[in-house]
Amino acid sequence: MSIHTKVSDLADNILEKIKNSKRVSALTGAGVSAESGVPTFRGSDGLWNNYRAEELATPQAFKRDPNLVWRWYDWRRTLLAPLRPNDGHYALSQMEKFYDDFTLVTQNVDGLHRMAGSKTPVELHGNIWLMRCVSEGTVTENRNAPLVAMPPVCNDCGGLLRPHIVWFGESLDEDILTRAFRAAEQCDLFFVIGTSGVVQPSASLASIAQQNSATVIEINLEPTPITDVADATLLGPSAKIMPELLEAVGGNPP
Ligand code: BV8
Repeated sequence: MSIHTKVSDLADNILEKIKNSKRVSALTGAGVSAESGVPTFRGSDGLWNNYRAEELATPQAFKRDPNLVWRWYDWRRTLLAPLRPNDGHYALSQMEKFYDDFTLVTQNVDGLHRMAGSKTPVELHGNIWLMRCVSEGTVTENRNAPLVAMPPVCNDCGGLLRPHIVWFGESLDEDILTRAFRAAEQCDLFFVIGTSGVVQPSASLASIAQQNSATVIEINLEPTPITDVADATLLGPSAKIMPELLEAVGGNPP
């Protein structure tokens, strides 16, 4: 494990790996969207009306008070609507062109990776712009911000809609989880960017990559539980570090 603040301080063998790896995967968390203005979950900006995400992002909270949960999501969607990707998102979409085989796995539900041009992000926890009918299970896109009806209801059956998002205590989609585990198991290089490494099973992906002999590179403002697993940690904002990393290995930064 080595901790640095500048890409140029990385050991030559690490830079070599970043430059010449063929199969590369990346896991992102809320920190990647922070410089686009999206509040993180566990930072000082992570609160909403004194509620924490873990209290609202649960099926129990939705069953108890769907209006309260929808008001939280409506606040987040309305805040998100005018926001745009930052250079960290764009550098990651550039990596799809730079590496032979690149898989982006994200815990974020904000849709900013897609907006930055990442073609097939593996969205572990769903997408805040999608809604699911509680009765029929059908999924539709809805970008109204603020929402017109509160809580939103299904046009087909009139039943309650919920965010198409994985809440705490809910299982992740099997196929999505399989793609994420495969990306960690089969890569030679694994970036972990802007995540506190607290939420499971996402946080286990770095250890899976390391156990499969991948080189693990963490980018964060501060050390996390993943720092012990990483071959190198770069402390700094991802919107600055990611383009610098790409440039250092001959890629075409945004
Ligand atoms: C499940 C959607 C099976 C909501 C989210 C062990 C195994 C399995 C499960 C568990 C387990 N232990 C505990 C559990 C249960 C639980 C869990 O992990 N709890 C935690 C709190 C301990 N996991 C689950 O329930 C998962 N389900 O495993 O199913 C199961 C079923 C039943 C019972 C048990 C198991 C489902 C988890 C999904 C929850 N949904 N999101 C929504 O968004 O509305 S998780 C939520 O946290 C977000 O998706 C977020 O992305 C994610 C992780 O947070 P981070 O992204 O890391 O964000 P955070 O704010 O924490 O950190 C930001 C980081 O960025 C910081 O480190 C900061 O320093 C850094 N940063 C800030 N700015 C920058 C930066 N870095 C770089 N540049 C910057 N500029």
